[in-house]
Amino acid sequence: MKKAVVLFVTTLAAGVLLLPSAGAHPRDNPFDTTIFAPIQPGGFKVNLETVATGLTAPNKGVLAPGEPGRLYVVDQVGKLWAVDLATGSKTLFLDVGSRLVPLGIFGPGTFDERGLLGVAFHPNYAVNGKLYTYTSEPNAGPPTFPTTMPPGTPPDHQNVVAEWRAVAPGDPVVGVDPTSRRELLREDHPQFNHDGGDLAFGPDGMLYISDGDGGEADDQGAGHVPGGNAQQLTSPLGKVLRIDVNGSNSANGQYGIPADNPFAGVAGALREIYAFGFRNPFRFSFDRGTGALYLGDVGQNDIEEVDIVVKGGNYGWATKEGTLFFFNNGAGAGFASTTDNGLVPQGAIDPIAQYDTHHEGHSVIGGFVYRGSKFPQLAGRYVFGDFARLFRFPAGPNDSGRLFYLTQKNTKPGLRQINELYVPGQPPPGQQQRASTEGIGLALLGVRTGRGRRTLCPRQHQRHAVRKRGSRPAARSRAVTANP
Ligand SMILES: [Ca+2]
Ligand SMILES: [Ca+2]
Repeated sequence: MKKAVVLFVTTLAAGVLLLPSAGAHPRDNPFDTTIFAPIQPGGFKVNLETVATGLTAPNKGVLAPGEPGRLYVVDQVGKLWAVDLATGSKTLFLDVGSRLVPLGIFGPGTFDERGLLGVAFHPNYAVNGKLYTYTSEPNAGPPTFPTTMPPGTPPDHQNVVAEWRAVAPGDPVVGVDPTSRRELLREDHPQFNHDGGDLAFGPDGMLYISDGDGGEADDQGAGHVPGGNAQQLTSPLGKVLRIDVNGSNSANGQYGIPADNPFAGVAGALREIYAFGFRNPFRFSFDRGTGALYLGDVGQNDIEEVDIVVKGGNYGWATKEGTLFFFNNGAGAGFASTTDNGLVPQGAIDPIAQYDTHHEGHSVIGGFVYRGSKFPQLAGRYVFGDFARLFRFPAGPNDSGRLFYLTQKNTKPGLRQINELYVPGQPPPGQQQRASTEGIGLALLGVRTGRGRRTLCPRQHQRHAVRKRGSRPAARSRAVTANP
């Protein structure tokens, strides 16, 4: 009999909703069915536990260096909460809500993909108090990078990465100095959707930033260059960027360009680009064991994918969707096909896992590689999720998220099998006919040990802590955020 894995998830009320796969999908799409690697029940049983309530749309939880008992939760409406894992009480640590564009594309409380989308703590945060935010803000000045917008057409908004400084690291009640803000970069974003927005420091001490293709659909429309922004090396859209927050040799002098960035010496390319060819890389993380960068790239109409991102890699969008060829279909809805479209650049890198959009889920959520020791079933395996099996646009609820893990932990080429974690109280995997009350897609998750010790990925910047029910906090677990 398999040992049950106990996994706690914060299940939080969703008001403003994030989601990247907006729009109807073509019914007669040849791949609108699970024809490859259907997701299998994994045999693991996990329990979910609420660790914080009263948030609107939490999209990430992260530990600050030196503060294992406190989970910092990013709420899309602009609030960064410090959640005490022993008591569940939360403290408003930073509020950037007034900087954001008004959220809710059909009015307050409806779907949106903009907002406060990412936070990363400086590796030396315990000493210097520095943290970084990714926010969707009104147009307020020249962008750092060349715009893709046609002359005279303003972007929908600008996405901004800024630095802040905590007054007293370790004491969230004191909070962040509001005058400490330093803007690192600002980019024009054509539409409201596909904002990416995750931030994380790599094992190399560099800040990595994920950025979507600019929105709309099929990487087409106003502000999308011919062939798509994701393949365009003069644009930050559809990329993973890599910068040195301690440096100053960028064009605006507000950050540094790592000398070994793959396009640092390529004329005409943005020196900040680390990898490209993404649609909406909503969440990513670094494997504490190997340093590998795992990323969930949300698909268009057919395929959700997980990538291992390497320096200079091209992940194919919008010439591929998953392992298939992508056709933007002109003014019609794009689709994936096995028929070669003749557009795929040489060396484009396929995902390590993929599943069917609309049949298995709607939006892949990047996760983390489990590096704890208590649960050998998960050791070295990538744990991640999907936003919502049932997507109700535009006002939700989208509360039928799923939790997955990859069976294979080796690096052999080819697609890896996806398994689903079984959550008691929910219909068995494959039989979820209606939305559950557990908003896994809007969850922060982590695994604890049976004795309340943390087990997942200690001392990693994206780790998350979780609380054992009615007990002391799991001190050093780590997790993932689930949300597109
Ligand atoms: Ca791809
Ligand atoms: Ca199209």
